[in-house]
Amino acid sequence: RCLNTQKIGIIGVPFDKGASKRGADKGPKALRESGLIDEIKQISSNIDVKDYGDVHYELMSSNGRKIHNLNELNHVAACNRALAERIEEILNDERMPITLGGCHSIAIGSISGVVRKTAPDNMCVLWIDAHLDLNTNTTSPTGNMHGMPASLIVKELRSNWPFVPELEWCKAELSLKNFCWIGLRSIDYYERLSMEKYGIKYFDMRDIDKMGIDKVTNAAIKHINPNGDKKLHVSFDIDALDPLFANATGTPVGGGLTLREGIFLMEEVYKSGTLRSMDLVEVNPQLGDARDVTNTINSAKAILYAALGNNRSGNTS
Ligand code: 4U7
Ligand code: MN
Ligand code: MN
Ligand code: MN
Repeated sequence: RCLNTQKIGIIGVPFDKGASKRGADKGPKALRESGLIDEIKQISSNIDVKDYGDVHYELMSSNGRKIHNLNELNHVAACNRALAERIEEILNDERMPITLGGCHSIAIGSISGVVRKTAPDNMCVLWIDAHLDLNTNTTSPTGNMHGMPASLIVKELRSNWPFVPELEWCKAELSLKNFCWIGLRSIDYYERLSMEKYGIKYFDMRDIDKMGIDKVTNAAIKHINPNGDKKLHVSFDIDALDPLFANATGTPVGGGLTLREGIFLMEEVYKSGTLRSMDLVEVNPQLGDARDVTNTINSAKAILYAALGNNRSGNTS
């Protein structure tokens, strides 16, 4: 086995309870059945991919106390707690964890798992999404926890959260300074206030229109990792893409990234040589017609393959 083997670990999270629409839990199965694992192997003979299967969880015994505006908290907390452990296991095996969602609430567990193996200041996060996902239970217009994962893992927002015993295992240790968002076009009122209050770094769709995806991507990577010495986590919500390319998702918003922009973005991420872990979330094969589902799955796979070094002008090894 040659020195630059790329060791990857795939983990599925068949979970949709952070969203209001059902079906994102079928995402991992649909992606696998479309040939994902074999196609990853075909990118390069240097890739060594292991499928860790799906996350399973048991509900924790509830104290019966209900916390305001946190839909399905018990499930979200238990699933993410189990996921964080699986991510730790994959990192212990020295593989790059790739988490297939599932709704975006699973970023709570995937990123928490990574943080356990990395000093918080030694990592950075690119959040590629139409949405900010920075609500707390008091700011969320819906109570859906797939709109809250970022706020649960950053220390700046910790004091905005009440004590949530179910989520005590999840330590908010990352700093918003190490985060950058790309693709935004649907921000809630209180999220907007947070963006200003904390000086959040982002490139929304307007920035992409003005600067182009090349400048945006490289400015984003440079901003969160100026010396290139940090480990990068990419949380890729498929709704970052325009519904033309990814309509089978719970919260589509028009005016998004083209598939080519998404692929280019991830090619640059690969080229940066810093990618350490990734989520690919919100693929919902129960939404849209058969063509929408095929399109969305193909788009998700193309995004992932670009992140793993797939070359549009052909692979050589
Ligand atoms: B996704 C929303 F209000 N902001 O909080 C919310 F618009 O993971 C949507 O990005 C969240 O798909 C979307 O419920 C969560 C809403
Ligand atoms: Mn989204
Ligand atoms: Mn999201
Ligand atoms: Mn969504």
